[in-house]
Amino acid sequence: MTTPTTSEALEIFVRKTVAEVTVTDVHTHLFPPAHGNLLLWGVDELLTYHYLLAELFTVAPRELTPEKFWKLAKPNQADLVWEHVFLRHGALSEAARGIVTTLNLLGLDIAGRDLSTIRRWFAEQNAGEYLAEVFRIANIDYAVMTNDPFQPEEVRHWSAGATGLDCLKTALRIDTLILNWPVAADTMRAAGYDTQDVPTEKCFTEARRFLSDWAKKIDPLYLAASLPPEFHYPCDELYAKVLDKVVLPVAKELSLPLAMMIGVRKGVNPSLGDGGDAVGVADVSAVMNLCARNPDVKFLVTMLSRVNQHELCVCARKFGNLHLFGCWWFLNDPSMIDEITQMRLELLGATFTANHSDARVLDQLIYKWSHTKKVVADVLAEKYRLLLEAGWRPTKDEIRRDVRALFGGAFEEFLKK
Ligand code: FIX
Ligand code: ZN
Repeated sequence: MTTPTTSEALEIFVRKTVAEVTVTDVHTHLFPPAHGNLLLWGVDELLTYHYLLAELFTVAPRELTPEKFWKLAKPNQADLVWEHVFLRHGALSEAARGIVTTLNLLGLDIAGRDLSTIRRWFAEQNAGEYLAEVFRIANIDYAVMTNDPFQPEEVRHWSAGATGLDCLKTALRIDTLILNWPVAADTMRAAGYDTQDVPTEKCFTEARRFLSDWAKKIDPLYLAASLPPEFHYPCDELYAKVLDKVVLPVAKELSLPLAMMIGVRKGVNPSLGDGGDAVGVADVSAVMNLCARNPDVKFLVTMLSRVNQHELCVCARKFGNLHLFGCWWFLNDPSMIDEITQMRLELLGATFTANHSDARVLDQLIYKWSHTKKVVADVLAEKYRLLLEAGWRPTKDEIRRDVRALFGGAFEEFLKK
């Protein structure tokens, strides 16, 4: 068991360990190539990521309306992002710099700014081989998908016998069931379950059967839902009854954690599509109450508002059935990752998942993890320096253990609890 004895040697080892650690990406929107067009990849998909579309419409000339934009072909949409965000206003945002990082790490001449040459390179790639190459560059053992049984396009692929990949695990996404019972009831009824718009006990039984059948079909690592800032628990709303009567009993019976991503204010500007969502301060006591009232259920939680982070950290100190993950979405930026990771290490030690990519476009894995690792390495180097100064001598194996914990190890330990 060797131990770095000087702060210089310690820092060098910590940074090397972070750079080399295998990543488990606990939440993405990726799909296997067998799911056809659901798997997004390549420079035009990268440039039209909804984060960049929101940035385009903060600078686009007035005559470039979203309505006109959506009528354009994808390459033409990408050309407009390239022109207005990258060339006219500079690639300084995290989403823009991320494209530069990704293309550079793929060995492409992004500095040359020749989009047509870059497009030709992508046109020569094969989806399956390219997916493996992206996972290799980002050093990811597996990523967890978002698999929604209420999305007909995805259901079609699962019904046709599509499967995941070893490097793509499943998560059963149930926002519609929790937040929009009438739509969920229609979908379940059409699939042969006896569910009505106004739920009865029989409907709840059928909804539990629906979830159990889907869990058998896709073998998810967890159940997942994103929830609005106004999410409270307990409360008199129907969603609380669906949690109590359907989701939590299935989570307990199947030993499936419930992942909750809380604080998204959906569709504040619908013309931007997925880019039209915003953030609101949510109610951490809902998480506390769920953990306290359901000690036999495990909860994976991330919250979207910076304001909620400290209270959520303290909540995670109180409940062993709660695991925090990610710097989600508008928090997946160096300044926020730095602040949140420092806070979590100081309050929780290496017992949380530092980040997830939320990648919708395969190639984003490269930049999201490159940028995250740089920030987490800085934070960890300082924390280990302070620990050495205090008189502790962490071994190299212990440092490897702690770093892996933050990049998927703690998540896997929590799943096995
Ligand atoms: O609910 C979610 O899974 C969110 O992550 C997405 O809806 C969001 O569009 C996103 O991809 C953020 O990074
Ligand atoms: Zn997501």
